[in-house]
Amino acid sequence: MASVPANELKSTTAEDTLAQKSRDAAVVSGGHLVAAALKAEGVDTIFTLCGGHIIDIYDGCIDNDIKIVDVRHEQVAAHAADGYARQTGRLGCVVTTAGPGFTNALTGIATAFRSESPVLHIGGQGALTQHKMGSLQDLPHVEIAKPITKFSAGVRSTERIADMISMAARECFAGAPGPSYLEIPRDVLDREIPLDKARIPKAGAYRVSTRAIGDPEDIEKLAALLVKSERPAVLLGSQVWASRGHEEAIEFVRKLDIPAYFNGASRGLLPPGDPHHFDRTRSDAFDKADLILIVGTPFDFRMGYGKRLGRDAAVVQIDQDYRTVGKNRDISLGLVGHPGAVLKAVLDATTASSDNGAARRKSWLKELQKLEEIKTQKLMPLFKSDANPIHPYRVAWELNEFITEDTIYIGDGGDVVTISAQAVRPRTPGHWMDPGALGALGVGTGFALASKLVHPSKEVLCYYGDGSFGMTAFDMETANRFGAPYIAVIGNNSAMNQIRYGQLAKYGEERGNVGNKLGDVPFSKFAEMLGGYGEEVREANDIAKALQRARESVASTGRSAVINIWVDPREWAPGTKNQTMYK
Ligand SMILES: Cc1ncc(C[n+]2csc(CCOP(=O)(O)OP(=O)(O)O)c2C)c(N)n1
Ligand SMILES: [Mg+2]
Repeated sequence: MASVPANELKSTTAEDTLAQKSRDAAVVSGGHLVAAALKAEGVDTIFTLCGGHIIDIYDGCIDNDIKIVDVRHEQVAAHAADGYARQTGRLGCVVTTAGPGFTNALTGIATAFRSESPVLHIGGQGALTQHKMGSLQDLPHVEIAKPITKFSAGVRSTERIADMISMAARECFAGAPGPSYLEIPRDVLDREIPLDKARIPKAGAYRVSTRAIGDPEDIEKLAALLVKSERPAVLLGSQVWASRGHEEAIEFVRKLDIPAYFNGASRGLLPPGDPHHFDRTRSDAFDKADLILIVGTPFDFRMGYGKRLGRDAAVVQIDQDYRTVGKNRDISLGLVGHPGAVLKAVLDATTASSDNGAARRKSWLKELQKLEEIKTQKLMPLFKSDANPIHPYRVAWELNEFITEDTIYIGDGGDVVTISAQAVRPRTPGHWMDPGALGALGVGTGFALASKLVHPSKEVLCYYGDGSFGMTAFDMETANRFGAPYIAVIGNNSAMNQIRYGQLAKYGEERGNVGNKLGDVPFSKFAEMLGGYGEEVREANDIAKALQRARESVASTGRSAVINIWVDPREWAPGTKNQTMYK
């Protein structure tokens, strides 16, 4: 028998107990290391759906005051983490269990990937001791996540948990942002280790603080081009808002007097009516411009791959990602850097010239403003239509009339949402959210949940197609449960109508109506089931009042409302009729 060490034979004193306690306090669990690293990243909320592999993370979050928002479907958790990132400008975090929890979240991660949104996906995994043995819910998560993330790895030891979270987070912000995936096996997470064995990066001390402007010579070149230009046009893309470069961008267009167009998350950087805000005349401007400046948005399908820009214009591209610059079409000049920092540097460089050329551009702005007005007037009969069934353009118009500068507007659907982009003009930066280039239906519920949690005093309105609503709506219950109610408006045409158009056009009535029609669902009852206000709308003139009742009910009851608007399934957006998205 081994002899008992003498010190263990001593009776326990109060001092011993204290010493033991302080030794215990110097022990940390894997779950607490996750929470400490998230805290250092500024994450105050995780979006999750529980599973036995990840319970220790919740334990760590509870002690670190990180809110645990548990949803009903992991896709919503991932979209909510993305929405949180878009609304805060910080890292969003989704935590899922192994296997199906992970796969359910993938659409949200893929959306964040195509939208350049910094989302950290932390996933559970079977224990390292059971590696490749067929453990419960085992899948090769790291390999699956690789092509749709900027960084995908597994943590092999408890000591490295916090370190690897900071590594994954750093990668989320490398160049243009995007998602990372980090797998933590169950035994790695479950262990407790001495605190001094863990590397816990200090907040603010493990990333660059630089906002890159690239090559100063290129800044001078662009300034010279701008000063000379008589017909410039700038497109401010999602990166401008996402990187919070909007104030510099606004100053840039105002001081240089340049017509500005906006896409994705940058819609709303300038309010409608601002003399530099343009949106209906982009292709006219790009046709006639002598200088086109593309900031923070790729030449992808939304830009016709860059093919539809005027032939004589100099095309300059500024992006956070060197891979985007000059992709799909030739450019005259390409700059890589932080959109706000670059635009500020360029504006500063123009002040070297005694005349920055603004005066010579007045007539160009006037010409485009006139054209904007003509194009708006052309749409007015549709916007004001009181047709029955309701014309989807009328819904779009009413939505624009309804929103305020404090309404975060989210579009989640096919054709009805495409149409709404022609009428809805967000009044404030960051108040427009769309799925981005992945085009995933179902983003709206997660975006709405996150937006309301981040901005409790704002109104959140999501406009859905009936197809989209059916995909993720059950998490309206989560929004209600967490005191994050929102207004859901549905443009209900009982169909996946955007797809139906192309099918009808190609195959005619008989085959065109197969695989794309849905039942007539009175979705207002869904809101009622969850304790909120619901209304069916069948008359155009009733839309405004119904929206108002929804607003009042959400504010007074704290429950989400559903306004189910029956729209004409025989009307489509011009882009859908043209099938522009496939060209
Ligand atoms: C997750 C997902 N599945 C399928 C599609 C293909 N898709 C694009 S639009 C559309 C129809 C959407 O229907 P709805 O939300 O009712 O809008 P509508 O076109 O009817 O206005 C579909 C199925 C997609 N973009 N995303
Ligand atoms: Mg539909």
